[in-house]
Amino acid sequence: MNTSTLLRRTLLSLATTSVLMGGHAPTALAQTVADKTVLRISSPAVPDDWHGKMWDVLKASLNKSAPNAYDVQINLNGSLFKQGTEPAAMARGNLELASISAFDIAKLVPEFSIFTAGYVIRDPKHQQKVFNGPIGDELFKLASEKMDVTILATVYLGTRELNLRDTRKVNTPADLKGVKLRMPGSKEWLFLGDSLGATATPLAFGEVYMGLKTGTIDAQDNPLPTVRAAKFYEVTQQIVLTHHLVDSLFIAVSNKMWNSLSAPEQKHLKAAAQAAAKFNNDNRIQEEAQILDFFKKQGLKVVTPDQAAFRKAVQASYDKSEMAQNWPQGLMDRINATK
Ligand code: KDO
Repeated sequence: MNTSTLLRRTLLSLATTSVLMGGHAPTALAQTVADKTVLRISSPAVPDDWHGKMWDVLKASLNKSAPNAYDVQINLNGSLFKQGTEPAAMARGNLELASISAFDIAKLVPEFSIFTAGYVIRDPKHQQKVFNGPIGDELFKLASEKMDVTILATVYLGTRELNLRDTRKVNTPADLKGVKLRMPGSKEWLFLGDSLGATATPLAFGEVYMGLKTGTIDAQDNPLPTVRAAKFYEVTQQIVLTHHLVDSLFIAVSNKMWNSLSAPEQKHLKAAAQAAAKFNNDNRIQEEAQILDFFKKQGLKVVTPDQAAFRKAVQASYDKSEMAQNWPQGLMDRINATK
């Protein structure tokens, strides 16, 4: 390992300081090797959500494969970096690991915006096939070149559905006219919200609960395990199963960190990221299969709209969008043909 390029922290010296200051230096701490590579993680996920818990799996996996080599620091709730600012923090060398979205990547790799479009990825299996095959390889290479990050694993964030503050009839996009639908604050997200027929309104994830409670927004969209984990069901009355985006996150490490690791160290980190993603994916898929009962018990109305009408409207708006001009020729066909 090239130590000069690594962020290192001497735990032993911390322990010594603690003793000098009259504090308690835990024995386990004093027994660890002096140098640990610090891996700072930042995520807007709430601790109860699977992609919040998955970082503990990454940490445990690294502790097993490389005992005492890493100091893994997990920061959830966007407490270290604000949602969407993680790629810039990684490029600046202030952050080592994050789960970044297709929307984050599309800002610097316009070709990637194809995955921000509704109704492109069919289901979690299709998602893994697309990103773990040649299409993923080609596009992750662009992300490495343009964003200076290496993607280690594809996380299934879940299938996004609509979640409304009040009940109303929602069967087709026309029924969402005038509905202030909260979306995260980038143009690709807002485009998705508008293409569903609503009035997309930007708001950070951490402000959604209050926005719904006070009525500054009428609705939000997220996968249902997140609606449960972030407690949005407490401040909403209806779920509309549009299935409009089979959403992904990508566990990414800064190239600065990645390139400083030896080949066996890279192998350990990649395996740990993949174990974390698998933990999230398995649990989330299982939870999605049975989650509707939970919302019904909470008194929410759950409706299935005319999904074909939503698909048609969303696909038509992307087809004529500027964004689609950036999609490599033939890529949509290759995605559709991936089985
Ligand atoms: C959200 O803000 O709605 C979103 O679901 C967008 C995702 O890309 C991701 O940032 C996610 O929030 C957070 O991880 C919180 O679950």
